[in-house]
Amino acid sequence: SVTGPQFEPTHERALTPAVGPARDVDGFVRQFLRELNYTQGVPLSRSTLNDQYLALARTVRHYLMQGWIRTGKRRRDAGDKVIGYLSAEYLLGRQLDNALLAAGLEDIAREAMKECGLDVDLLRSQEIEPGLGNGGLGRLAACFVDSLATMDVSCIGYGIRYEYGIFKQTFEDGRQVEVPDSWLALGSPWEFPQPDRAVQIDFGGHTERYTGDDGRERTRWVPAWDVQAVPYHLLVPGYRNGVVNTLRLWSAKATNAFDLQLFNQGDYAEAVRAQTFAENITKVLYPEDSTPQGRELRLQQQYFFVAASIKDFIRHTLPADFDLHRLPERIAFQLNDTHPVIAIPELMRILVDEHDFEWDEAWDVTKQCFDYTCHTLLPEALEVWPVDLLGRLLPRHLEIVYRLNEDFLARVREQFDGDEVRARRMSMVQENPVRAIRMAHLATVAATKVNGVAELHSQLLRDKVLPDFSEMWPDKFTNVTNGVTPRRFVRIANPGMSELVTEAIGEGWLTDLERLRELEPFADDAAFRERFRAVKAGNKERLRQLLHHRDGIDLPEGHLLDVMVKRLHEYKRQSLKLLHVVSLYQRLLSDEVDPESTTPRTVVFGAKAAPGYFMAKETIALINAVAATIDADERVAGRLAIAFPANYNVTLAETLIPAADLSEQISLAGKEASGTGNMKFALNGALTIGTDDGANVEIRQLVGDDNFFLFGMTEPRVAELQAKGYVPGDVYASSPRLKSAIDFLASGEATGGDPSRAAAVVDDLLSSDRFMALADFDAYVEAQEKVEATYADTEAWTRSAILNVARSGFFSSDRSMRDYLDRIWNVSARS
Ligand code: B1N
Repeated sequence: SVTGPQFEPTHERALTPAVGPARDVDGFVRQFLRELNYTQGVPLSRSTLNDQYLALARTVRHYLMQGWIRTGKRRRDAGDKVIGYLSAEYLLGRQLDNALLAAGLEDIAREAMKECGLDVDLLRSQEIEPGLGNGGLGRLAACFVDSLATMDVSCIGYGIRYEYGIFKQTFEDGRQVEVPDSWLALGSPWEFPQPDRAVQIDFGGHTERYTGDDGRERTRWVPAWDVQAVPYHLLVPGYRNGVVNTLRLWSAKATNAFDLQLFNQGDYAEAVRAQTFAENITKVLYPEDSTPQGRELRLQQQYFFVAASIKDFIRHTLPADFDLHRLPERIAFQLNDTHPVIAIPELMRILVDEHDFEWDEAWDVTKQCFDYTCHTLLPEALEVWPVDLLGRLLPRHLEIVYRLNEDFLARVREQFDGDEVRARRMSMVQENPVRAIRMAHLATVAATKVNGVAELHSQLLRDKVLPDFSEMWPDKFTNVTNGVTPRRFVRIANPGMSELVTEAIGEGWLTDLERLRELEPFADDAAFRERFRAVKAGNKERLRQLLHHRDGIDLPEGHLLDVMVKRLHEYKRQSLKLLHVVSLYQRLLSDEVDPESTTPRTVVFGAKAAPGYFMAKETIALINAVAATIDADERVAGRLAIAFPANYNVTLAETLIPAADLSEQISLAGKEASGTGNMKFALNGALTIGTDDGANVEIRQLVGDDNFFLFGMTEPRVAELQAKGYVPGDVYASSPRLKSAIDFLASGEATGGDPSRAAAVVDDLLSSDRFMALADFDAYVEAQEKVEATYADTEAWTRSAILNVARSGFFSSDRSMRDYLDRIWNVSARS
């Protein structure tokens, strides 16, 4: 066998990890040159920047390897329960900075590169980030695995190694054009392929009944085709604790049998085609955030990675001959939204069909192995898979879901007096418009715990999305408010502020973020405020440099920096922000106000639209058209600017967020499950203008009303207006300022004289306005006026900014992980 250790690991050498390079400048330089010469195959004198980056990355990787080997051994010896985080997305961001920070090698690396005549910052900027996710959900997964490693919790993150991650966004004539993200093209120094640990994944075919040797009626799945799943592991280093956990990403390859068979029949071309077909499964990340389209390839991806992960865990992580009745002692699979939910019938299939479990016995084990996190409230985002598609691709799994549903509905009828209407509502199978499996219902029935991602979201999940289920199982539901890793989003992104904080309150806050509270008294210290402002000014300067070189954008100096960065979606209401910009523009053009008395403001947008999302793309084009018009208008120069750098990603976020003064979190109340950008801004000393939605609610409670600009309808008010019948035209007619802004936009005056640019967005706002941007417009403009008044008082603003930082420690993903451990996984952290 090529799997498993090749010999009994009793030899001393087999038990101790290889000794890494010496932890000093000289050791680092030697390893770097070795990498350059022997792996890249070039002398330093002939090396390109990319050679140097790859050699540097591999050098850092060497230092982490000992930790990875030690951590693995320790965990195997202890038989720790593993958190199996199942996520179709990990939006990792650049790896080098984080690896250097975790390993404590920043100074050594800087010095070593200097000795080689190189600039570590220039090399760091060479890295193409692995964009294996769309937005918040994928970035959350990356933050969570970081925190678990830092807390020394045993976790394997399972996911997909997409050959192409989220597309690279470019603008042509202001319109979004998508370019494939070939992140692997220049080499990927962070991953370890393990082709000898590939597992086979089956698809299609049919099922058969047969009588087993024991006389029992059994079922077997006779698949029609299969592919190989090849694991690549990535290192997930904890912050300076020597712990290195594993991210296991799966890549599809054609099985040998598959193409060999065809090849033997002489059809070489067909054999190659089969290979392409198989490898398509992990070719590309679906670029839809919040509104997935039910595509067959997406279901293939989902089954592919969860089936590979479960097989791999049983085969390679558990000891040989482990009794699967005890599986829940060793694994808690966390389902990151519904994308991996097909894992539930997969585990049932393995236990019943392959390991001879009785059905009820298998169900009892399965239920204990899964927990489910829901990340949405939008009905169109709740995944359903048409039964004809599921039956074609995974016939046995469909049978299993039907049987689970029968058992479940029998319980519902029993508990609720044969209430058929309720049974239909709760069924895992939807009948209209097509028969389809409701993955959220399947997940909720199977999971031990179901959680939302912010207090308000978890409440609405219980009350509005899954009310029947929370009535049936009130204790199943819980909340874990999201968090973000302070290592990447404070320490790496904002070194200036980090240094200032450490100087003020000492070390330790980076792994115990609530300690930021100790900054509170400094908000009243004028000298500290002065230094805090200097850090912000430095961060703005860093952003100006970056945008100049990256995008050819020249940001004006000395402006209030107003930032809205997130995926483009109607519910997030970039259009509301745009209406505000138009209104500011009008104000500057009118003679009602002296332009000199207004707050100079630069509005920065960053947003990708799903390629098939028409209104989102129109909104992008409109923002760019308005930006070009304002930019060209001398009359407002120095008072108002809009910048829309293309391709907002984790790397850009790390420079943009620390520079921001104002954070825009303006979704319609009840639509944004949590948000995580909102947390990153607060932690970096931006003030939020926001609605009572998602985690904004908790941010405001913590930082205090005086340090947060709240506006807009509450969720109950939204529901009320919805029920009554919302008519955007009435709002338009009754608000002079809104009417004026919309008329101005519609006339083409804000789009270089071309009214067609604004038509789609304006028509939609006036005719349907599904997310009630118009209804919140006046309140939003008033809140923005308060922003300006506050900003004019520099000391008061800085004080609020410092208090935002001091009171946002709760939003560390370390705290989120502690909540999962306490409320969901029943495991304790070592630190
Ligand atoms: O998950 C984030 C939240 O902070 C955001 O509020 C929420 O919108 C986001 C299908 C999604 N929900 N659903 C998705 C992503 C990709 C996809 O194909 C849905 N993303 C969220 C973290 O909790």
